[in-house]
Amino acid sequence: RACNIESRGALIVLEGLDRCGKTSQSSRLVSYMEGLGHSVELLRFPDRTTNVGQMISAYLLNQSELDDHTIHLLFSANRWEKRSMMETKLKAGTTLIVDRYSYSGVAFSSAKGVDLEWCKAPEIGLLAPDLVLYLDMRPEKAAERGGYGDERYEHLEFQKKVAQCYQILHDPSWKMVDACQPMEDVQKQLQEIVLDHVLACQKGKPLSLLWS
Ligand code: 2DT
Repeated sequence: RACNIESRGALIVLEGLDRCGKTSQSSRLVSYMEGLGHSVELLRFPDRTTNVGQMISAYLLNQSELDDHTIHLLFSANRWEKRSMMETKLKAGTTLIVDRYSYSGVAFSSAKGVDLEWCKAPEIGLLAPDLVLYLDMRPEKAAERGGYGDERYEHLEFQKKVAQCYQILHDPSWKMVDACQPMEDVQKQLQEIVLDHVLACQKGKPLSLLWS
């Protein structure tokens, strides 16, 4: 439709603790939007396929040791290396569903004791999401779910600290979804919220930048 030529895609981020269902819900959202005929792509951070991403992956797998600030900046660099691709796709009308973003970056590093404002600084100027969906689940509950893997951050005591940091970061614009509900119910709620936001972006809501 002619009136849609300049409409952009929406930048939609899913956040939450390990095992809260982010990854399954992200890919289900992509299928749902595709089914409705939208142009949509799935991204995830860290993107382990790049050179920076491989350093991050080795760190998470406990195959390398890095200073907390160093790894924080690598996670941020991993987003910066995708920034222009993301902007191009959004402007071309593709909605991006993103599994973790800057909020994971800040929550996980500040949970280790790194200063919160310092953590936010390298994220300034990245694209701000149009919508942050927080899949809310108590760390104890998430831990019961099929158990954690063997990666660096996957243990209950640390996840409790991450949950506190997410609480400090979260603002009223975030949509909190109770991730303890049956998967189908979570999915339905996410679908409704996402559709609303995709339509708002098509109507000309401008892209904005972090950190605001
Ligand atoms: P996955 O299991 O989702 O691959 O997450 N993390 C993630 C950070 O510490 N900083 C970041 O900027 C991002 C995006 C969260 C890998 C782990 O990496 C953490 C879990």
